[in-house]
Amino acid sequence: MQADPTQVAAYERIELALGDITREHVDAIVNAANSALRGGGGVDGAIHRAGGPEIMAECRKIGYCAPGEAVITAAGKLPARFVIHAVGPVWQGGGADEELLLASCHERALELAREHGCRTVAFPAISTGAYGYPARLAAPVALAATNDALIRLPRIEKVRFVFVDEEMRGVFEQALALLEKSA
Ligand code: AR6
Repeated sequence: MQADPTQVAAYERIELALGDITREHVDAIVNAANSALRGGGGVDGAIHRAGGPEIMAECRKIGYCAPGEAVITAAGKLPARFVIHAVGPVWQGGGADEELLLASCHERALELAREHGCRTVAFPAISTGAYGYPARLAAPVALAATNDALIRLPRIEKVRFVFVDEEMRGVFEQALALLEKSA
């Protein structure tokens, strides 16, 4: 018998994995987008390359997403059903509401996922590449925000954080262990 997801602690619904997020077979993958939704490098570039022009056509129609917010499009040729474009903060030293904005883009992404009936969602390490957010500071914020959102959204069964390198996964593993201890 399958476990009832509403009876499982929120942090137990968080998984950490190595790989390319564009290959994830989940209901929605999250993109680390910019406010103009115009594509770019990093995970954003990989998603548009693999997903094809349909995703950018929808992004153009939407036009803008504020930092800390998220918008949703179809996923083109990707195995996922949706791409949720979340805009994290550019790291400016920590005094420009970066923590708040990083947390809120995770929460908004998960709320949007739920509104669209998603049960499984994959995230990259938002803001830790081109936007310069130190991974050791970003990991606990991203995980705590996800955990809080999962408590409020019991129908989301699984959130997978997907990393391209082992070092980043290690940083998130440490932060997840601390979150579990404090739960
Ligand atoms: N799968 C999973 N993670 C990936 C992948 C992938 N295929 N490719 C890169 N990463 P970044 P940001 C990791 O720079 O810091 C773009 O130009 C990468 O190692 O993609 O939020 C946008 O258009 C890093 O840890 O996003 C924006 O302008 C993490 O994804 C800007 O960059 C995030 O790195 C956003 O910057």
